Amino acid sequence: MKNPGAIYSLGELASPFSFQQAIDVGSRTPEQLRTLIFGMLRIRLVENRLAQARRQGLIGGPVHLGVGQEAIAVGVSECLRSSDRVFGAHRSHSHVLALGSSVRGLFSEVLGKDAGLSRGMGGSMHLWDQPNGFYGSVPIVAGTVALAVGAGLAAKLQSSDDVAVAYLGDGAVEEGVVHESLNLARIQNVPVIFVVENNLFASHMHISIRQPKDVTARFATANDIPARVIDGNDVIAVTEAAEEAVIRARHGGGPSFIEAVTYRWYGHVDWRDDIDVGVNRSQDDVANWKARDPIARLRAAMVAQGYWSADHDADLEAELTLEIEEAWERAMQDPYPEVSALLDRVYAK
Ligand SMILES: Cc1ncc(C[n+]2csc(CCOP(=O)(O)OP(=O)(O)O)c2C)c(N)n1
Ligand SMILES: [Mg+2]
Repeated sequence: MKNPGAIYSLGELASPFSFQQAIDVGSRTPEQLRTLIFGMLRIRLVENRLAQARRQGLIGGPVHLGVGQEAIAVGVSECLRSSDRVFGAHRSHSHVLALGSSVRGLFSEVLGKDAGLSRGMGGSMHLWDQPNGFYGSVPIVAGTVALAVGAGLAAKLQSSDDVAVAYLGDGAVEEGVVHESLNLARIQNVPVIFVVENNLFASHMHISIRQPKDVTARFATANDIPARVIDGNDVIAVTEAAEEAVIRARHGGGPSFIEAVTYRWYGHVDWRDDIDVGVNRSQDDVANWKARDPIARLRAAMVAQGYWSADHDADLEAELTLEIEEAWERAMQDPYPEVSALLDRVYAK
């Protein structure tokens, strides 16, 4: 028997070919669009800089890069404020940067320096920037999803209209805690937004060999949570879905689920794109998905509207490169934490 409410397939959203054209920017102003392209390019250049440094052997720990997925964090963060409560996981550079974290804080953290976002104790997968609304990321897949529900429930009990956000991957959805979290969020009417970045892979495994259906929003439907399945490489589509969900949450409407379909350009971890890519990911796939680039598609729309030109590219890249190179130099010179700090912040005093 077929459930009429269920969403059965990502369909064309899982194919790069249908979505290579300029996105529809609607009535967004040039200023709004510039903010979005700035935010996405900033994340991309930062992550490419990390890839380069990792390749050069300058970074000690692993880095999980989200190049290609920038539109999701930027679109969602556009609708948030610093008192909201955002949680990420192992691939969270974009999440924290989109909320306004400093590039130097991220670089220092990745290098294990005292000026890092987690005082150098965490590295790339343990980021924290609560002043900007980022309550933390951990490498335990799905480990923060229940925490986001708790933070959203706390916001509700505190009678604030702040919202929580849980970023998770399509692989994380396979963890039991996600299903408990969806159920609790719905039954307690928690102001939380589940944002699934469905990049079709968990490590080297394609979703088709892990799940009977490629659309994870079916679990939202099962829990009576409103869901949107969108092109995660369209920053305006992400912004609109996030706006709807944030308004619902702030006005007592409870949880929402956004499934944003995307693709990561690098392999699962570090700078290579030709290893750890699984049976279904070929170099052709990677090239095709690069043509569905969220930045290029916004840029094309801005050019068509007369808002953007090659001069703007040069100015933006120069501005960002200056910020990033200065941040890298400072982070390289930042001191490591004192050895005596090793057990600080491990146990409550
Ligand atoms: C509980 C747990 N199981 C397994 C792992 C190993 N692991 C790290 S990332 C990852 C894949 C996660 O895939 P997904 O949630 O889709 O996120 P993506 O890497 O695609 O961003 C796995 C299995 C882990 N870190 N934690
Ligand atoms: Mg994934």
